[in-house]
Amino acid sequence: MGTFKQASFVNSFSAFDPKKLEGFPEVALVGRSNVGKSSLINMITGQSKLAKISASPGKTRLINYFLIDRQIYLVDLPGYGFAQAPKSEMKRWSEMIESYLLSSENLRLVLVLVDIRHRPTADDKMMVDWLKSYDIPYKIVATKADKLSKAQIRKSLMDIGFDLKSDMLSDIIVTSSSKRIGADDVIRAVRSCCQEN
Ligand SMILES: Nc1nc2c(ncn2[C@@H]2O[C@H](COP(=O)(O)OP(=O)(O)OP(=O)(O)O)[C@@H](O)[C@H]2O)c(=O)[nH]1
Ligand SMILES: [Mg+2]
Repeated sequence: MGTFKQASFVNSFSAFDPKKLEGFPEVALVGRSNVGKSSLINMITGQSKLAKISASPGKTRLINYFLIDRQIYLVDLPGYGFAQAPKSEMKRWSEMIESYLLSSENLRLVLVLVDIRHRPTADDKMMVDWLKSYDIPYKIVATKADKLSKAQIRKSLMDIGFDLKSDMLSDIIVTSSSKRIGADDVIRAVRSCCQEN
């Protein structure tokens, strides 16, 4: 199974500031806290400690840029829907995510991560509707597939596809960062949306 050949941490921002960056195409990861965004970055880069992960939600609190193969930024964002976080903090994170998604001129694709074990939450549905309304290209990635059987995965994909109004179930990428499933599909999606560079 492949990984990106090269990956390094670039910088973290608490507010989006494109002036500080070179103009590479960007692929961002969004999803509920604890869904596995940072773990997915580690899986596709083959570096288990590149992005910081944690068993408790709310680990990623800044906009983190990673440069892969010297030509694409992966952008790790804080999670949403983290009920235990103070309200003020949640608001700050969602403003950070929204302002990033709206102002990044080089954003090519948003990977929307959902936990394959659960029906998408209201926040997940809102995120997908919001991306659609702004015409921002996105792809659904179902995480933690190691926790379900093949039959359960099939059923979950139908539920997730239905809830998020995804017509093509084959469009949902199934992953497991702990069992290293789906890395090739994610890498293909990242590369193909950034190909013109
Ligand atoms: N079994 C299993 N556990 C996973 C998988 N991906 C992530 N985890 C675990 O889920 C927890 C959260 O992972 P993170 O990658 O930190 O999640 P995140 O979405 O970046 O979370 P925030 O930064 O808090 O928004 C960690 O304990 C991971 O080890 C997976 O594919 N399978
Ligand atoms: Mg994280």
